[in-house]
Amino acid sequence: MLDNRKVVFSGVQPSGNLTIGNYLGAIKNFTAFPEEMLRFYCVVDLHAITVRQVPAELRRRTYETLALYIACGLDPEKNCLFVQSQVSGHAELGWILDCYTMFGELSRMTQFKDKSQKHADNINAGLFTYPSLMAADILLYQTDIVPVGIDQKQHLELARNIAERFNGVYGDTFVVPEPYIPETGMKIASLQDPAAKMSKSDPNENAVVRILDDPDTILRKFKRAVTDSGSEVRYDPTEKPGVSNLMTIYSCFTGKTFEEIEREFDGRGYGDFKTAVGEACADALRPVQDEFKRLTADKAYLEEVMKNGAAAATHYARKTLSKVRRKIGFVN
Ligand code: AQP
Repeated sequence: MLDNRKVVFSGVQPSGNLTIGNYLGAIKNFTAFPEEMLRFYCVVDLHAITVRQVPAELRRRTYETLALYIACGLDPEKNCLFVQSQVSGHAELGWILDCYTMFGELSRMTQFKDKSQKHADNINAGLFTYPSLMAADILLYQTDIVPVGIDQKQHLELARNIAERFNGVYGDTFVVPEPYIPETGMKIASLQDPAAKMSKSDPNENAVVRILDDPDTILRKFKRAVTDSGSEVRYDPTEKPGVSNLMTIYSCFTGKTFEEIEREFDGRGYGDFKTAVGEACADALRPVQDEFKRLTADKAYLEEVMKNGAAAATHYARKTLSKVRRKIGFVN
């Protein structure tokens, strides 16, 4: 424990313009934790370089991701918002945990397999050891709860195994974290391929709705979304994966249940439904976009937030690191 508070930690990579998958699966839920908890939300730029990034874009997106955290309702006075590479403890603990993570475990990670296929010309060691750095991110802050989308569940299970393994060797060192995966929104699918996750780095723009897309673009993308045979709006992820994905998005933005949505669009067909989903999404994102515009116009403020966040995170990270160093046998 860092102090007597429960700890929440999560992060988002500045590896592209954020999608409504990132928003509904992760960021929106970051605001759900009470003020009594110690809350760390990180822009995980060290993870982003496992895939080649254009330096100027990575820098811009790092500011923008931080601004989006704030625009989505995370008050920097009440949450520790920071950039991963500005707290050296992440890389340090990442290396240490590499030595407590098995090659076989990393080889089984589905994200590694997917990303190796997508980036066959750059299957670097960082892509392979990504999960042990993620374990370090989490364990560094003695985290109790990690809000993530379902795609990160396997990595989180590995983080738990690493923590338990380390604790088994050296005695209680790390809190073993629990995932917090939202029931609705844990996996927002691509609008063009309902079997695939919506990903910010998807080269097909029509597959992805971005948090910062303007209302016309949002509406157009939903109108072009792949649906299923028939015309009935019914929640059935096996038979109607496209419509069910749209229903999930609509439910997340409006708070309506699937039964309510089915009643609302009974006999109205897909066209009306897609327009309603697009409008609900655009309406919900408008205040976030307005706030984002205001924040990104003030770079000095964002830098101040980064600086304060990094200082606070470093304070807590040092506590864990000094304990880890002592247990391992490093000379302080
Ligand atoms: N489609 C999604 N549905 C629900 N949750 C999602 N998340 C990502 N996509 C969806 C959640 O967002 C958080 C941050 O994700 P990330 O930046 O660490 O990377 P990712 O999971 O690899 O997301 P992307 O968008 O697919 O990025 P790229 O394209 O760069 O690989 C996580 O909690 C994730 O679960």
